[in-house]
Amino acid sequence: MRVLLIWPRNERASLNDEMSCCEPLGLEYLAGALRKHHDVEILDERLDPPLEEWAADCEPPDVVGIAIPFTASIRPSRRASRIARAIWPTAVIVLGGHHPTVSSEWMDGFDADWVVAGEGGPSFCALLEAIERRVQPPDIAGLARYDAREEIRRGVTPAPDALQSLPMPDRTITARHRASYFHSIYQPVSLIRFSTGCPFHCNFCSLWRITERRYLVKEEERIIDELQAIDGENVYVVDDEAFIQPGRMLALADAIDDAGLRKRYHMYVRTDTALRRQDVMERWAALGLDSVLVGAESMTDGELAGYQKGTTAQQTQEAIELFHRYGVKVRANFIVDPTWGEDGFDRLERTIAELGVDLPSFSVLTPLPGTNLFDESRSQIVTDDPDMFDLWHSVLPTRLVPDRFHERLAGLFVLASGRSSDASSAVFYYGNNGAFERMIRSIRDGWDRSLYAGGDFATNGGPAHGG
Ligand code: B12
Ligand code: SF4
Repeated sequence: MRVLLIWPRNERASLNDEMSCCEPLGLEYLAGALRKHHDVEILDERLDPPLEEWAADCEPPDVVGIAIPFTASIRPSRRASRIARAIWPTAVIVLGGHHPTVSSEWMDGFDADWVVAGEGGPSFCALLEAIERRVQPPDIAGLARYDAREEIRRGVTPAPDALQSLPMPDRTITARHRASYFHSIYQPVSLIRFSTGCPFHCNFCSLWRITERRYLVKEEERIIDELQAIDGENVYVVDDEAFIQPGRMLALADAIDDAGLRKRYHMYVRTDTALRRQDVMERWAALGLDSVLVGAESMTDGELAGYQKGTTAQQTQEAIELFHRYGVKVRANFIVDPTWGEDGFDRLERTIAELGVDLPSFSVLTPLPGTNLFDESRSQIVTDDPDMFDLWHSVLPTRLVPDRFHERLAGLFVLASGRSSDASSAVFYYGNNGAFERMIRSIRDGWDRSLYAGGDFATNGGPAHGG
């Protein structure tokens, strides 16, 4: 069968495609699983012509798979489903990706037949086989008819080899865009996953809930095979936390060295994990670890405890020093709490000035679907617009008047951008001036003022989240 997989373009995204545009790794995994039996194509709407134009030159697909990688992708993915249905009325339309993996919220209004939750390969293959044989698809976890999406079975304990057993991603299918994929200073960049899941349980994060706090790994040989299939030097490791198993990471470093692979890595790591095994950080720095993203979240232990982060401000400081000792650049992300007054922003600005982090970045405390925070604060969410779940707008009532809150948030990015003027220390997106200006405008003005109108939360205390 002919299968078209679509990665949507969100033209309203604050973190726009000129700031970061990475390969659709999830779709490459699907293509890897399907290619033996089917004729697969990927339409990356960020770089290819829009679907309506693309359709003019493409063979009609039997099946269209549409990714919903973020909650903020719902609107463009919904639009893609409607266009696909209008152009190819008989094609079977299947939805999948991070958002449907964790939630059925805001999933109405699509033109679709099936929804997949979780690692898509096995269920998508089973579905396609059933479609081809014109039989009922098997009753498997993570697969539901679109009309019965609320009944989809999530949270099924993943098998220990769930990651290892996935077919290799098909990177040739996006080869035409390879030179255009970039993240920060890394261009071209390739994404890879060594592990998935996390044993911690931060209240704003959904990733530990997807695997029920299990840490699923790929074996060394498989990782080497995947690395060998990557041509370029820059590798963005998209593990939720890459260094949970220090012994394994040391062995992996040796195996990568033995294979003669010379790469430059960008990875996510917790501050406490880094401090616990400094030898592992030193080894990876020698291997090519170029920069890390650490979730600093806050420099007050009270807030950290509220987020159930399990780290301290002192650890953040020490970890930054450790990375710098080994020549690894640090991007540290801080949470901006909607309940902050002016003093919360003032404090964070002082932190940025004092902390020797190469690039601070910021996320508004957001109850993302699939998190404990979402379950606790669903009733307080002020918007039903999924676009607002980009972590750069508040979807909860703000203590400051909303205009002032978003003005101060934008101010933090402007302050941080000053640090990336020196290209050698730039570890994130703030280099591209035109795109950065658009991002700042989107933070300041890209939200609907009527959402916040009329509530008394604009001027008084609002609900308490995260300390
Ligand atoms: C890499 C990454 C990015 C990269 C690039 C993503 C890309 N390829 O373009 C960048 C830096 C650009 C990015 C940006 C953002 N990100 Co991000 N990102 C990730 C990260 C770390 C890894 C994604 C990944 O590649 N996973 C590996 C692949 C193999 O898995 P997968 O995509 O889930 O695909 C599998 C299944 O979902 C399924 N599947 C996927 N698509 C489809 C389609 C069909 C049809 C089917 C059947 C199945 C299916 O099968 C796949 C293979 O098994 C995830 C965390 C995570 N663990 O997922 C966060 C994550 C997805 N990001 C998140 C967020 C919030 C954002 C931002 C909004 C943050 C911000 N303000 O910067 C922006 C949004 C950008 C935008 N333009 O809208 C959240 C999403 C939460 C939510 N509910 O929205 C996550 C989950 C992180 C988190 N801690 O919560 N991100
Ligand atoms: S934020 Fe990081 S450390 Fe916390 S649960 Fe998520 S992946 Fe784990």
